[in-house]
Amino acid sequence: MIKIVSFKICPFVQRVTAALEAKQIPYEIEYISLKDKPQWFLDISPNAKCL
Ligand SMILES: N[C@@H](CCC(=O)N[C@@H](CS)C(=O)NCC(=O)O)C(=O)O
Repeated sequence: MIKIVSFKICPFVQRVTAALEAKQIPYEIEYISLKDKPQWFLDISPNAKCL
């Protein structure tokens, strides 16, 4: 299952989820706070950005 990490109103993520829904590809999404990014997110996102 595709996992998307985002914050609530990220336009980059909204484009991705719109495409996934149009293609009926299942995904899960986890929201994080950009003001308090969790360490696990920093470990997997070299630029510390969602998408
Ligand atoms: N990858 C995108 C940018 C993605 C991006 O900036 N996402 C925002 C959320 S909409 C983000 O993660 N910001 C984190 C931050 O600025 O600390 C690009 O190259 O244009």
